[in-house]
Amino acid sequence: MTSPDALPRLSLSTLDAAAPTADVRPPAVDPRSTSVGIVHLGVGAFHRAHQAVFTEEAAAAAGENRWGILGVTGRSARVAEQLRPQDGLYGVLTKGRESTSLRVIGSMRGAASLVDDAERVLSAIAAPGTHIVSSTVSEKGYRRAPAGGPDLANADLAADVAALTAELSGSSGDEPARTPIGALVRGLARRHRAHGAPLTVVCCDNMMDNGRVVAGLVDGILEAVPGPGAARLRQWVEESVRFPVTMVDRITPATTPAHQAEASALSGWRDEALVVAEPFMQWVVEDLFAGPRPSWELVPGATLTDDVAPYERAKLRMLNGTHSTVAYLGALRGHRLIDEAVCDPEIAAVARRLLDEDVIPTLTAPADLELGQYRDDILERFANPSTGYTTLQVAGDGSQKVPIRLVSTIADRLAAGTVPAAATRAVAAWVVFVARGRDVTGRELPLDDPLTDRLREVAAGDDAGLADRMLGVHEVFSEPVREHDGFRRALRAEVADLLGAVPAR
Ligand code: CS2
Repeated sequence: MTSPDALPRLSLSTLDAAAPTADVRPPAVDPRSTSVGIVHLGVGAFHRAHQAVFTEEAAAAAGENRWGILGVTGRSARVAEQLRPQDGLYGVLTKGRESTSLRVIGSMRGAASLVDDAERVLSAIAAPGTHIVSSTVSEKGYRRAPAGGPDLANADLAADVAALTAELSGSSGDEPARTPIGALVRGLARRHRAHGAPLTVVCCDNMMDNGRVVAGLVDGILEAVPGPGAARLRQWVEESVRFPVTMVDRITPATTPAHQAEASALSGWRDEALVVAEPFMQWVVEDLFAGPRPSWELVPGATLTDDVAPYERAKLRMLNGTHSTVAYLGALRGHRLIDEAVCDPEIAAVARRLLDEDVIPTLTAPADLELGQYRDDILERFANPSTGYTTLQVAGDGSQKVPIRLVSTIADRLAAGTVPAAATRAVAAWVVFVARGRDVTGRELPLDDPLTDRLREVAAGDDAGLADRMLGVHEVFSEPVREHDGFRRALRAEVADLLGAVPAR
């Protein structure tokens, strides 16, 4: 088989030259006649495998060519550099248990870096043809303070606020944008100043009530900016910008060289921006838009509704909560892959108890969602050996994920008078993952977390006090949870049990 490096790079010209084959589905829209209607902050693999696919399908179904996407990268310009030589084209390799398919997405009409192309990003947000700014910047990307508002002490966000203050007072605004949320607010300021046309901000990150979280951050940032300009802008946002809540779902593992080789064998080209995903995809979107939007309701798996909360709560606690549980218990027991870990009988039992005994009792099922079937489907999806999703990929950013996915469930169960055993064991696994940094075989488990230094410092010390020390991390454990004696005792016991199985550093 020809090495992918020797193959031509995917681009509009290679696509034109490629003979149509049953193995590769070409773009569903014409890239050359598609204009940008969406600016997406955080053009990582998940966006390219999820919202961009839904949007391309919606545009094709409605015969519209105005829903092209300008993809914006954060600090690393890597994805922009992968997409630019490919005219924004990239492949989605869909890996089912028994099926593999490859399609090319043509809706990504440009890629820009927040750091190097701030002017382009801010102008795109302000452009009259842009109707939506969406985001997948991960939980940590929003620079939230523990109390939930913007962390104005964060140096990068403070720099964006300073640049915004200067722009609102009339000075030039050519400062690089340092944070996605800062770029959003500065882009809103440009749009307000230029023409004030409405805009919708669609958050697609795994946070409860995500749209309202972003709305609060935007408002909190504008509140921190002195002067009448900020006050007028704040009023305009209130009147002309909407922040719908959404639930997003598609398991999207990191792309590996094996995935690249498999895709190249199907296509005959090299695609540096290839993404990999499971067949399942779902998007539940609050139908709260300030202006035009793609006809997502025409796409299977997409739902426009007035109430996303039941879907979002079910997904964050059942899928993501179980994902993190399987990841931490699995990593400690030496499992590199999620599909291996979820088939480990001990871990499968904890996952099942978490779902049945701890999570489902805290949920009100949406009318069209049977939670038992949803549970079974989630566990089946995790067991898909074709995607190669790793325990470490899920284990990252635990200080941001554990509160949303597990501590929220624990808080509800404690309030109901029960100490949730499985959820407690899941959090204990995260604690030991942080403290030990090793699995049962002694293999290192790297800690990739915005609070890495803090967590390492708190975890250092005697094993007997580890659970109590970690309960002091207020970003993770809300007060009702950390002050609950029953939970504290249960966490101590689970941590001690798990520590016993994992060698000290
Ligand atoms: C995963 C999510 O890596 C993780 O934290 O739990 O990315 C998960 O794959 C998606 O939310 C699935 O929709």
